[in-house]
Amino acid sequence: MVYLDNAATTQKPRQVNEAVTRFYEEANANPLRGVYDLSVKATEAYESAREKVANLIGAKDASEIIFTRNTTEALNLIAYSYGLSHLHEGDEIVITIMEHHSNILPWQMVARQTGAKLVYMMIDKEGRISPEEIETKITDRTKIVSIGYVSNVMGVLNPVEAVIKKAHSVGAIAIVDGAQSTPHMKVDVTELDCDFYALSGHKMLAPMGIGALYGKMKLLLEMPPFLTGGEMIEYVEQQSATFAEVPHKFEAGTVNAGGAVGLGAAIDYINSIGLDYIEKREAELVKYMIERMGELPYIEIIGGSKPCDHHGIVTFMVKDVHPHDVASILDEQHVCIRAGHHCAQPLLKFLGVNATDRASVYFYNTEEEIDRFIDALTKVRGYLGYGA
Ligand code: 7TS
Repeated sequence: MVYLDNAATTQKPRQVNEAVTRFYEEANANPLRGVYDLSVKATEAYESAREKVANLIGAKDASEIIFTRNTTEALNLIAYSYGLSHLHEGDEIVITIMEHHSNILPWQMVARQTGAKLVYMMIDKEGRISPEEIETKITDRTKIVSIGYVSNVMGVLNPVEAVIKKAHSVGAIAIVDGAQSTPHMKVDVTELDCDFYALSGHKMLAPMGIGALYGKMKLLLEMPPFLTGGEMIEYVEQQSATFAEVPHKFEAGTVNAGGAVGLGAAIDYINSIGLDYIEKREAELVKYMIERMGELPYIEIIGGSKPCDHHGIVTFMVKDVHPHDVASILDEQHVCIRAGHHCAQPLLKFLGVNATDRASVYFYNTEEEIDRFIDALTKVRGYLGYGA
């Protein structure tokens, strides 16, 4: 099988699966609760994973890392906690037209409930946000700016540094959706100076159901909890409660310790390979894929014209063939790609298409696999009775 749907989720190395199994076989107890040795062991395993996430993304303090289920939950946490408590009628939230639905819908909710307005930065045909767009859309009315580092449709790398700088110059907070950047490149949240950064473990070799939110401590301290219940409290009275310290204030209920341990093992695996190598290797694979796709005149690649515009992700159309048919015909040849709207319907509408195909690589893919993908693609139009 050739697996080219890595932007949706990645395959898991044996080392990660074994680390999860080992946790459940050797250290399974409810973390953060018990005083007995096994529970202490579980707590240490969980907190050590938090340190690994902090180190990976350059957070100064592991307490600034909150475990979530995924990027979606991390962005919702900011929207429900920070958004609803800080925004008012007339305020503006700025995002881009290329956001994943999980960085659109939480802000629609905040806008609806507070009377704030959701404003979009638009892009050119190559998927680029111009400096003028940043300059004119982020204004004194802006209170939140939230932007994906890398688009899950076009693979374009966004100018997050410029966006964060502009957001801060008008007194807004800046959020980075790191779902498609964290697995593929070095990220340093301290250097970026973003206020929040969200990631999903399953897109970087870890199990599903574990993700993380980085937040600047001064913001996390003043934010109300997102969910309430066990483990996030200090004292509870009949009619009131005081909350635990950050990050536990934001981790209500029994945590996904096995998932966190798996994420820690995934980070160890990624570090042993090196993010510089991963980024370089993926750039080679994408360059090769785009060159080989260039041999097929009926294929149109969406987004930037250069391979370096596509960070691990190549979205395309096959002339006259519905994207779902392309993916089905490839599946018959054991090649897995994604077809559809990729949870970015406003972007697809802007591009004037209902659906596209998408091939996305990770460092473990090979040129041979890309050759098999191209061989499978060359058969698509023939199967449906079209010429080359
Ligand atoms: N943001 C971006 C940029 C994404 O690509 C995704 C998932 C998310 C947020 C949400 O991540 P989740 O882990 O909470 O689901 N993107 C995709 C995709 O492109 N195909 O499947 C999931």
